[in-house]
Amino acid sequence: MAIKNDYLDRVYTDLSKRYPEQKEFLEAVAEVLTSLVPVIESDDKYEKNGIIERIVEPERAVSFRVSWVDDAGKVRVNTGYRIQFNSAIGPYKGGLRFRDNVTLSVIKFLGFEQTFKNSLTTLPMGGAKGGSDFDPKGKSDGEIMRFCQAFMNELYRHIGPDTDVPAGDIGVGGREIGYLFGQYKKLANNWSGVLTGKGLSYGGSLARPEATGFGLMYFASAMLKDANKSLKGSKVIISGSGNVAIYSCQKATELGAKVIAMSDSNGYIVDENGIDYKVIKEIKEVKRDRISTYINYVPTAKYYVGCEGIWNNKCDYAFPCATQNEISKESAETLVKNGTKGVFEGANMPSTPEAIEVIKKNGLLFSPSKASNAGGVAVSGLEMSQNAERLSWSFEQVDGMLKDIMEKIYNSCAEAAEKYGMPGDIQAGANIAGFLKVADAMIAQGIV
Ligand code: NDP
Ligand code: 2IT
Repeated sequence: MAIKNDYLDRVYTDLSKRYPEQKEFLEAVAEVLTSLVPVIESDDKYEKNGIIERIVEPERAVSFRVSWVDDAGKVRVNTGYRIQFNSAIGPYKGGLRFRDNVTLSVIKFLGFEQTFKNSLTTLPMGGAKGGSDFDPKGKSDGEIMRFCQAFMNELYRHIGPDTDVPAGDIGVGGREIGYLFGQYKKLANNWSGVLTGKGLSYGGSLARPEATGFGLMYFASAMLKDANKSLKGSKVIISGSGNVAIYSCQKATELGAKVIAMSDSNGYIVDENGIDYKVIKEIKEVKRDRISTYINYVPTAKYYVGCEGIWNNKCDYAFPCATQNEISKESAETLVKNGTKGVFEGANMPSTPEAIEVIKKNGLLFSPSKASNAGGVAVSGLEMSQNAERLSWSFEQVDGMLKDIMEKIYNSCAEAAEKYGMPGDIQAGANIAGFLKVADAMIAQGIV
């Protein structure tokens, strides 16, 4: 693909020659650089300072062996990663993903995106991501603990409360953060807010579990309000049934929407009466079971095998909250045909570039993940602040700050889009607003 600016296109072409196999990473870079054309053309300082060449290369990338012993006494080995992408505006910050499809490309795309997302939150956090190709599915609690400890045996030397602060992502929730934190503390002999998403009894923040999902709905509400629309009385689809999806379902329901379908990686459930988030919470958080079991609790619901089919159901608004590239061009065309009025991304990069083209061309509202799912990391930033001052704030206080931050992110995306000649294009606005702050900080700090 050609980007319509010589400098941007040159950097992208060079990057794609150096990392031809890193498909997800190149997809994320192309998406951001395409939006930056008017910014680069407005001022030659970005090219003079080599900002684009530098911003697409991680400051540090660590890959390491994780050796652990399973319940049968067999030695297992996985690959661990931590990609410290950019620290211009604050310590590295971003989640850890444990999933069998994790590769260097996936972690690099996530770390790259995190840099701009964290910039949008208005809080001082740089961008990073990490994880492993370890598959937590079917593992015992003891195996999960031993894996987390083995992972931290290497990670601990690269992180710190003012250096790099990891958190959760796919396959890493409260249980895993607890084991990771315990091992860090043992190795470093130091009690600090080195991870976020911690339990409430040891420095966690109220509203962090809810933050990404609640934040997504606050963002969507702000965007819908601007378009004289609202979630109230609407039918929505939320893919996934993990941390982001569950609390998206709760907030959407509280705001008067009916969530008619949800999924996991095996299949999806549909209930036109509205899905009960409390049942999903019980299945996923307590029982750690499959979404197929929902029909045992709620007989009016139906289960279908395969997860892409979820987008064939009729809805007003779609919230992809599972994983990258889960909305294909064909799924986007089906959404358009079914009269969907907006797609708001909860997962990271859930729509393929071709899907986004279909969504935008047909005039649907579209919010990109780096803006609409920034609530999770924003509250992680608030957890860091609480840890630093050794205080904890009330749920209402944190939730209020989250809502305020999400509305500010929406406004800054809308304003940047307007200023650079693309009114209403929140995707371009997010990339531009996120970029400007990081680029200015990089210029101020010299060539490092
Ligand atoms: P969880 O592990 O809690 O849940 C993930 C959900 O997505 C599960 O329902 C899982 O199904 C499903 N899923 C995962 N991979 C696939 C796949 N390849 N195909 C289909 N379904 C899949 O993760 P989160 O809810 O935390 O994360 C979901 C998304 O949100 C990710 O893109 C993540 O990067 C993003 N995100 C997370 C934030 C957070 O704070 N947690 C913050 C911002 C973004 P199954 O149960 O079958 O595995
Ligand atoms: O993708 C994300 O923003 C996250 N997984 C949350 C990161 C964090 O540091 O809270």
